[in-house]
Amino acid sequence: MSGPTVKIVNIVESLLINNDLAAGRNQRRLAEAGVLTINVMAAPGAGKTSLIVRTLEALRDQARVGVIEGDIAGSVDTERVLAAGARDAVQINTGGNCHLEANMVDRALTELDLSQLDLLLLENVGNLVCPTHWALGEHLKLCLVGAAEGDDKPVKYPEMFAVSDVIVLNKIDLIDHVDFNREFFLESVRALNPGVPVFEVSCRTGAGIAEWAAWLLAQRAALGGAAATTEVA
Ligand SMILES: Nc1nc2c(ncn2[C@@H]2O[C@H](COP(=O)(O)OP(=O)(O)OP(=O)(O)O)[C@@H](O)[C@H]2O)c(=O)[nH]1
Ligand SMILES: [Mg+2]
Ligand SMILES: [Zn+2]
Repeated sequence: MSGPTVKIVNIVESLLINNDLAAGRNQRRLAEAGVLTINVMAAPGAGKTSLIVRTLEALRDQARVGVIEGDIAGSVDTERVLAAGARDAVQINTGGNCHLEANMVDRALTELDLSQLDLLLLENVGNLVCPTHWALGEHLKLCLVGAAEGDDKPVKYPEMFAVSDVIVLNKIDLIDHVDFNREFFLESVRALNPGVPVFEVSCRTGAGIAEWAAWLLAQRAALGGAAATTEVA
């Protein structure tokens, strides 16, 4: 007679399946509203909020931009983006969770009037690892790297660079001070994700921001709807 056998429940897999279902619902809602949504992912301090602030300034007269801020605690980033001209912003405090999940975004979306937005920027919790696994319902995944973090990030965190739809290299004003090998960085990115657009910017000086903002606006226009091509009141 054989005894009981080992039973294994794969919690992570079932959590991710539920997350994907919620992300699908978010995506349908955002698509119906015509709100192009970007999941902004990067390590802590790479410049996610700074890029959002620069984007808000660059698109001030061209698109209505909302922001959802994900942080373990606090609301300083939401205060920054509201001061920079976000049409609306919601702070999610994850209470210790190291990434945003689709049900958190679902909850935050109920606080926004999507009919008043053209673009929605989601600032994920600072982390180059697990945000890759947790879909939020975004149209595009953005991976941002600050030059001061080192040129080896694609080699060390390959999944983040492989799944991203666009890469932003920030803090290029520091590039000569921190031994950042630009060619090595770009080659490493291309090896993981050939053809992915890479924007080189400085949120400090504003270099490269106009090109980045124009690309974002073109993505919004490709989604359809008139708002992105008309002047915003
Ligand atoms: N020199 C330089 N500093 C920058 C640049 N972009 C951002 N910083 C600085 O980097 C620090 C972190 O910027 P944030 O935009 O708050 O970074 P973050 O990724 O939102 O950080 P968390 O939300 O804490 O994960 C701030 O002191 C910024 O002023 C840049 O292009 N050049
Ligand atoms: Mg931030
Ligand atoms: Zn996490």
